[in-house]
Amino acid sequence: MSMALELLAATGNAHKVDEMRAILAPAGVRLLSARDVGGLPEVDEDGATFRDNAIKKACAIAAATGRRVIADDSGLEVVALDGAPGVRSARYAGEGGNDGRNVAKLLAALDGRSDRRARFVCVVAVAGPDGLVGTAEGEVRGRIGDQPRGQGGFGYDPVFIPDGYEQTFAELPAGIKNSMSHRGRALAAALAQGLLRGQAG
Ligand code: ITT
Repeated sequence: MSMALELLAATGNAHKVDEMRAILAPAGVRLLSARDVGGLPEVDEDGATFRDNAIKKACAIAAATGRRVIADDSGLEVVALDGAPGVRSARYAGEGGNDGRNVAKLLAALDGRSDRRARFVCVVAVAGPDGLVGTAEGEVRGRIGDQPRGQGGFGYDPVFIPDGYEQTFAELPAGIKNSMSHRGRALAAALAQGLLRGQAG
């Protein structure tokens, strides 16, 4: 018999926590949020890759809190923009991370372009106070629409249309997004690798 595992979600993005909870609850993993622990220290996301940043966030917050944590570093890569906004997705239109301005800047950068191919990427890192436990990655491919559509999700969801669909991630039900998203796939891989098991540490 094992206790339900509890992890701290090392993110200041409440939308990520909502999605991670919905994805992990069926596996018996409980997530604490920043609010549940009275806030989190800021971590400078200066890594060159999603993986570097996820590891940095997970290890810094595990060390600072003494808890087992899971961090998510994610973003959008657009083929015609050579992979931008990439690791800078949250700050694409400037520090302060405004979703509406980021989307507007993306649509302007793609104005008149016929190649709209893009992918979302997510790397999750799990760490304990003694250091990194492991990482897992997921992606979902799709294309950027011509204008924002839908009220669900967050970030670039109103302009991201996953392959095989005509609706954006902001129009599709959350359960459909989570079943195929970069975050859903990264977390499924983390579960399959045993990174979220309740071992001591
Ligand atoms: P934390 O670092 O505190 O986790 P953050 O929002 O700054 O929060 P990131 O640095 O990983 O997180 O930036 C991710 C950005 O990529 C996010 O702000 C969105 O703009 C975009 N993004 C990631 N996943 C997304 C999703 O599922 N749907 C839409 N946009 C997403």
